[in-house]
Amino acid sequence: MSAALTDTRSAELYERAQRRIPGGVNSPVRAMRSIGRDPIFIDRGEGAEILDVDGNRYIDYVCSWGPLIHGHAYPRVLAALRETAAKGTSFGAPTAGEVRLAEMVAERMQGVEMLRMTSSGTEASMTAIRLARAATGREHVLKFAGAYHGHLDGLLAEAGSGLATQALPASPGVPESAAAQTIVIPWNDEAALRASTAGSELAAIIAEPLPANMGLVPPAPGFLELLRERADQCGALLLLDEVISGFRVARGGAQELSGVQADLTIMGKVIGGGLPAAALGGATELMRMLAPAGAVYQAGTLSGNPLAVAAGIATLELLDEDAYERLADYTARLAAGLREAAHAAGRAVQIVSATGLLTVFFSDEPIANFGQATRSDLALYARWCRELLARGVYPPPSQFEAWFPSLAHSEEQLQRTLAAAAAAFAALEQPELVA
Ligand code: KE4
Repeated sequence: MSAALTDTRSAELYERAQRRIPGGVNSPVRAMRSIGRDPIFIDRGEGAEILDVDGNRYIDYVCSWGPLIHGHAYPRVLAALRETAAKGTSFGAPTAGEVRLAEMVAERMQGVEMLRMTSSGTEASMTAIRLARAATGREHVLKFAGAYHGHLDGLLAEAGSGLATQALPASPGVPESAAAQTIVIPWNDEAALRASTAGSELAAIIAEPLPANMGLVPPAPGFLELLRERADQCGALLLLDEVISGFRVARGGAQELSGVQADLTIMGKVIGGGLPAAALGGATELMRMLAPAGAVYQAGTLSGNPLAVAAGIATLELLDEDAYERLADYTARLAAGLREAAHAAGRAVQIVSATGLLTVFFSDEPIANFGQATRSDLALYARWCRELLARGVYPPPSQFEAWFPSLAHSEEQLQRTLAAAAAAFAALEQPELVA
């Protein structure tokens, strides 16, 4: 039986928040609407755990949607922030840290000889698209249904993440002209990819090399290679969005694992260690088209700000090969344990995982694209999440997101997670105790 959540302070804050903030939250997925409950207001994070404003403690599998690969309030990151903040928070002028971080990223991400920092993944995607259009003199962009690259007008067509969670096919306010420049095809659909790139006038093909915004839906064998081949054949740039996978699934992101190299790589989350930071990177010749070196304009008041750069440097410095082995091991054991728990409960699930990423679909068919992801049992996923929350485990409050285990997650927390998951699967057989 699920324990009722004592969420009185959260409820009070939510009531006030809704008067001053649309939906009571500053980013839609936090509203928890797709799992049928009100949002939980968080007070603090400690390693792999978070405490809400009512004192409920959870093992956190959102971890700020990916940036906190070392967990909450990691001492080395906090120390770097304290030391940097003591010297001032932002100057609107270049700093040594930005040079260091750029060198660290170039050393890790193949194909990134230069990078430009922004404050969000959306801005990085927007800039990458603009650069691709300038470099090719073309306008159209090919994206994949269910992929999310930020909330820029042209890419909200059939996007994943919050848009899918909200079941918003494409947002109001996006002009027809912007949507008309975007071609959307199903992920892992070779025929559609060949057809939409045959003799086409594409500026870019943009993809998450390991999509995690429709839930985690890996590329079919050879599909990334085909993206590269088709981009080359039709003269489009290949933009790989590693905002989630970058520095998480491997030191060099998904590109290190696949060997398929982008013309422009979009990065975020881990690169800022939990502070607002993102970037786009690529070959010197291409990147030098950006102002002030070139004519393609792009800017940002807090781009490369000292605090985010300090947190990003501290975060990346700690990510050695041993870290990735530990994260891979934890994720694999979490996936195996969840499969076992679902099987024991007689539940048909598809559990897909990669280092530091995992998704549980309530479906008896493998998930290879967004259409299949939307046909999984969303109501059952929502009920399972509510049961997990009642048992002190905080899963991503949307089927169209990924679980983000961190290096702070311990063996003891793994066992507690699996026990809660087993109990939550069993609770699905019972009527829900309304909290
Ligand atoms: P931001 O603009 O939110 O910093 O980054 C946009 C973005 C770009 N590319 C990928 C692959 C992304 O996953 C994101 C943002 N990720 C979502 C979670 N899937 C952020 C959570 C939210 O929107 O609140």
